[in-house]
Amino acid sequence: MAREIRTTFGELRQFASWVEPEPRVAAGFGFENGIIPDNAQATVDSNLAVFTPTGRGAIVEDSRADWALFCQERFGIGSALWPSFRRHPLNENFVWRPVGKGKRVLSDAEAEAYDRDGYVVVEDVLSQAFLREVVADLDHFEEARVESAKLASGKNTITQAGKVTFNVQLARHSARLRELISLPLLQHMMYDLIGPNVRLYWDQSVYKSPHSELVFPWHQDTGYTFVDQPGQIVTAWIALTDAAEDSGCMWVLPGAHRVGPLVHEKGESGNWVFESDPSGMIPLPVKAGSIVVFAGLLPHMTGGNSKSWTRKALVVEYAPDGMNRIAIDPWGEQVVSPANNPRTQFEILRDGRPVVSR
Ligand SMILES: O=C(O)CCC(=O)C(=O)O
Repeated sequence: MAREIRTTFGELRQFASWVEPEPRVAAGFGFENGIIPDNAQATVDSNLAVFTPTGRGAIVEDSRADWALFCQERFGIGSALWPSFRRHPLNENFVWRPVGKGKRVLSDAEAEAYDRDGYVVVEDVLSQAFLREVVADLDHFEEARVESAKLASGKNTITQAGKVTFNVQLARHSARLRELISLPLLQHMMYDLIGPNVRLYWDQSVYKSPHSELVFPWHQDTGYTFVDQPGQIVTAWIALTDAAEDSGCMWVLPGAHRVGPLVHEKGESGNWVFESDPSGMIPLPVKAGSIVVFAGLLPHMTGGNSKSWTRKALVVEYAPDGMNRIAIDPWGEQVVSPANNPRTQFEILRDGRPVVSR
């Protein structure tokens, strides 16, 4: 990978989220009237900074992940800031569309943080009493899942007996879970992040066993099934127990949601997008009852649980009504199917109004 390349501003302007230097800044770099012509020479270095032959210092300093991907694909620059990204073949021209300002429950600062980093943490959402009820319901399903996992060991599942259990699409069986998934706070937050028409897309519990070293690898939640509106999937990772660095908390790579869907490799513990930990990763330790809300495109992982108790979490993914899954059939044709199963992908909001599910 190159460490530095020469190009023109015309080519740099092909980046969909290019931000033009202020005329005042451009004038300071010797451009007449602050206007930079397309044929003006530019150099880009491995910190992704743009230099001109005339100025001292960088005229543009952009450290966003999608800029890194653009420089990687266009110029072969290996950035010092980001891991190397591998774009999903169906991700032809993804551009992150900002959610803009907060509307119903998110503040403007939280909406801005979601756009920039791809997540927000909302602390202390659930009361201890409600948590206990939800966990009692999930524990009941867990017992059955543990038994079936023993039977299925060695088959096509990422549940691993004694390490981690995934129990999927439970909301259809549990009124308590449907209540949690449709909490007014979550409904209104999804209005802020997705829009007026929202459905549940996926729900699953994830129980990490005591003393389990199992790392659930780096992935995007959109990395299992390609969808036609990947930028609008939002995951609420609901901590049902405390989750810290030594008990399997969430780790994210802030800002990496901007690159769109990436290629995922299949692994024993789950599909993965980065083989080793990226340098910008951060942990998000939370108390039971808190929620990490993140873009379905944000690469994340969870670490092992060294504690003597089970770390419990519920993953709830929301999506815009009208979103489709896209698979490729053996003849290379796209198979498009709507994500609108009324039992497992029920409505959360219709025309901005909460839909009550029973
Ligand atoms: O809760 C966990 O340990 C993993 C959750 C997760 O990232 C997922 O299920 O996609």
